[in-house]
Amino acid sequence: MKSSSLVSFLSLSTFVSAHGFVQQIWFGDNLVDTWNPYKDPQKKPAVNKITRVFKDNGPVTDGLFTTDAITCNIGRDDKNNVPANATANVAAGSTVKFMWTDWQSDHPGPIMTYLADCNGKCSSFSGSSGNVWVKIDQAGYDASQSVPWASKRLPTQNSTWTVKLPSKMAPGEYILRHEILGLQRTNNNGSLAQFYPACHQITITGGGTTKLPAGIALPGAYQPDDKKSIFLEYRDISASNPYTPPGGPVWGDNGWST
Ligand SMILES: *[C@@H]1O[C@H](CO)[C@@H](O)[C@H](O)[C@H]1NC(C)=O
Ligand SMILES: *[C@@H]1O[C@H](CO)[C@@H](O)[C@H](O)[C@H]1NC(C)=O
Ligand SMILES: *[C@@H]1O[C@H](CO)[C@@H](O)[C@H](O)[C@H]1NC(C)=O
Ligand SMILES: [Cu+2]
Repeated sequence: MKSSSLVSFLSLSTFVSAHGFVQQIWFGDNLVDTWNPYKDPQKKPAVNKITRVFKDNGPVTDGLFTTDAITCNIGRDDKNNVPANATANVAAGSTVKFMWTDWQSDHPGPIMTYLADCNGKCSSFSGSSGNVWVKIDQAGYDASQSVPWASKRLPTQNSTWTVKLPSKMAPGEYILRHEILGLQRTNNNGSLAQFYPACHQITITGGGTTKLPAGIALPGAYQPDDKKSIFLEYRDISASNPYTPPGGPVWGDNGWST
């Protein structure tokens, strides 16, 4: 096979595998290209992206979601969660719109977004230990919507998901961790949870003074014996049998809420 047809075959097969990643983010009116595992590794000089490097569009599954692969996705060359050197400036309270690759509807599950305070430079902050991850947005199963599962609504909204940053955040560097969990194969033995996280480094600007409270640890908070949020039969979820996403409650301008 000629290399050009090999390349198109490979890109076709990544499309057919129906996974995905966030390829761009709108921070307010500012569109930022994030890490692209198919285009960026080859670039010379090396790219300087805000997103911690991950290897491909596939999920973090069983056996890995209890390791530091869950923090910011599976890295390249067996190195997970390597800090990036760039951040994107965004004002506290801004709207942030995640632009996923063409997201296929065969991933019922929740969409979750977290913040961690880098306590200085994110380029020298790990995030793989301590209760540093604070959930600021989540959507699981909403029976009042025509498409109740959050991740199945993505294809109906051009594969985009919008969140709002807390409005009084103290300025500084933070990691914005946005994630889909696909529950389509978690219902029986030998099944796999499919987490699709990525970590985007941001510099929050403005005159706020609110610091993040203690949150959850990743790895740590997602456990293989979790039958409430991870290992369950998604078809059993309904208005009368609601779903709780993993990772605990949501924190924002009005404190904690579920
Ligand atoms: C960040 O910068 C350091 C120092 O120049 C370099 O060693 C490292 O590879 C860079 N990291 C990335 C992800 O580019
Ligand atoms: C849909 O997403 C694509 C890819 O991110 C983008 O180029 C396009 O402008 C979006 N279309 C609409 C209607 O938002
Ligand atoms: C998996 O299969 C084994 C053997 O059939 C059974 O004992 C076990 O309960 C099953 N576990 C689940 C979670 O269904
Ligand atoms: Cu997939």
